[in-house]
Amino acid sequence: MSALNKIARTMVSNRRGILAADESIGTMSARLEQVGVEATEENRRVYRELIVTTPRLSESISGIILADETFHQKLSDGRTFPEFLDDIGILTGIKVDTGAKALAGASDEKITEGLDGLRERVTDYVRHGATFAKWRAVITIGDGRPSDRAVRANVHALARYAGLCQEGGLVPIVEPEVLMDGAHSLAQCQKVTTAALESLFEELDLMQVQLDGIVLKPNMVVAGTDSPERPAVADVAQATVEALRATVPASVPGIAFLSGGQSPELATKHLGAMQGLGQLPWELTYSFGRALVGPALETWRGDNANWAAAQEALSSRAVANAAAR
Ligand code: 5MM
Repeated sequence: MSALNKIARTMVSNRRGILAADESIGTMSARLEQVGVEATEENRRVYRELIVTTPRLSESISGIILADETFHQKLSDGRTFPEFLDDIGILTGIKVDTGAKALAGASDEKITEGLDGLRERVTDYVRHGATFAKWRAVITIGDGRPSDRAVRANVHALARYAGLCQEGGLVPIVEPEVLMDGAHSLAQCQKVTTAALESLFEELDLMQVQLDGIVLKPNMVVAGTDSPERPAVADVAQATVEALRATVPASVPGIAFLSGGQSPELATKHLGAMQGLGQLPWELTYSFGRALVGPALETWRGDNANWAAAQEALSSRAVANAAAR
């Protein structure tokens, strides 16, 4: 078993999943402000301290994805976040993309940036305790979207990112997110997701990415937020597994879903329903952001009197997702 394969398997096995706490400074600041907390560097640090110090988190969480700011911050006791996570048996992940920017020639589509200098950044993150990385590409469904050029540009960047991470010793989480935004049907989402994954695996092959040393982080196949369609849990599970079976090689050790704006409870139900769909070649787990930490942030609201209750809110989502596996 290669070192990368060993890390990837640890990330997805034993009923554990990954917590995405890598909101960029802009996104995290907006989320803090929504709950009445001033968006300062210190408040972002305190909130992340609340998350990672949640009791017994390592029983259901194998790895936590950090943003660069958090990666370099310290907990109140002086340990860096990667040092603390290592001490409690949770792997440290690092978001290495620098965000989705407007794609030239396409007004409503984006290309994720961050390849420049990535080799050197990977070396530095490994030296300071990271074992895996994340890069998120966004794909939209709508009038004429996604265009071929948006899909191809994004899977190309994902594959080059994955190759650079593996070369430097990090397991890449490869995240092609088909967004829920729009009025599209479940069937349209399945078609676009399948095509995007097909294109992704062609590009990963071209770039000689070692498939047993990645974790795939896709969207679940759901109807758009503005669609009148409200698919049953079983239909979402079926459509998602069909898309994955059609495209994801068996050598990929695990698939860790994003939640994409689904409610925490629904994301968990969908994950649970997929486990019953026969023998699957890969582990199916969670790499949720909002569906894990949303209730905790709502409970905390910047008041340390709510600290324990907020941690309990996170803990109960993490335990529910582990149980759904
Ligand atoms: C936690 O949010 C991540 C970073 O987002 P920004 O760079 O836009 O601030 C995000 O990539 C996240 O990891 C995925 O979208 C999965 O999170 P959800 O909430 O969709 O499960």
